[in-house]
Amino acid sequence: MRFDVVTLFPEMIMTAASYGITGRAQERGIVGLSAWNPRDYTTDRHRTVDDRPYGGGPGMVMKYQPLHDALTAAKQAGFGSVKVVYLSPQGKPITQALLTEALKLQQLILVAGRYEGVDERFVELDCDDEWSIGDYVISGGELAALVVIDAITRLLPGALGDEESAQQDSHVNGLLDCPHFTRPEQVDGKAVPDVLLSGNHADINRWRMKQALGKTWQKRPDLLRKKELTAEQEKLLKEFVNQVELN
Ligand code: 9D3
Repeated sequence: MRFDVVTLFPEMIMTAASYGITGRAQERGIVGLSAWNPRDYTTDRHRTVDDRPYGGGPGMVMKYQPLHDALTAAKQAGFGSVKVVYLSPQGKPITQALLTEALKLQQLILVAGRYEGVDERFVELDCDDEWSIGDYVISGGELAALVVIDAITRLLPGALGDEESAQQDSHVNGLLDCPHFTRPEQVDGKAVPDVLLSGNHADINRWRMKQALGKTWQKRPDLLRKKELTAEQEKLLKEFVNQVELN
């Protein structure tokens, strides 16, 4: 899969994505990544990418033509099934399901806006979808593009090491993760749960599922309401809830 990002700050994308899982996936040829700067597609002597909004008001708007020409160059660098996504506060909130759907694409083009956003004709004429990373304000689309690239890359076969598995990820199964512990056995009088030292892997797996269900119930009950639990999971969650209500 290849990612192309239309951005006024290409180095922000290329540098951040060179670390960790996304960096290794590029080295392994699992993903390709390029950035396209609308400023390189301007034709005036000041290389102008923004202009004042019609109707007045504060802030600036990204001009149509440099965006369109940068996007055209990005499209020409790819092949096969492509989707153009504009990252914006007005977009649909990204979910694990939305990202999983993107795995079928050969090319995902992400458009990162700056200023107040892009000329609406670019959204209507040139983009297939509009995505948001959540209901809070960030300064531009670049960090959102990096979130999308990272989250999709870890779903691609071979991108994660033997240790990590996308299947075990929280949100892939619709639950929060269970707690994790490493040495030492005691920290400030807090011991590691006995079951994790028992060596009984059936017990350990049951404990982890119970904790995942319990933490989700405590911190994100909205996730539990969406999820169908097995009879075993219902039993484990009841045990967790009873334990909490005793304490
Ligand atoms: C005054 C109205 N604001 C819109 C909510 C102005 C505004 C804020 C932030 C215009 C652009 C931006 C830049 N944000 C993004 O480009 C962005 C974003 C975000 O701010 N929140 C969540 N997801 C995203 S994806 C891109």
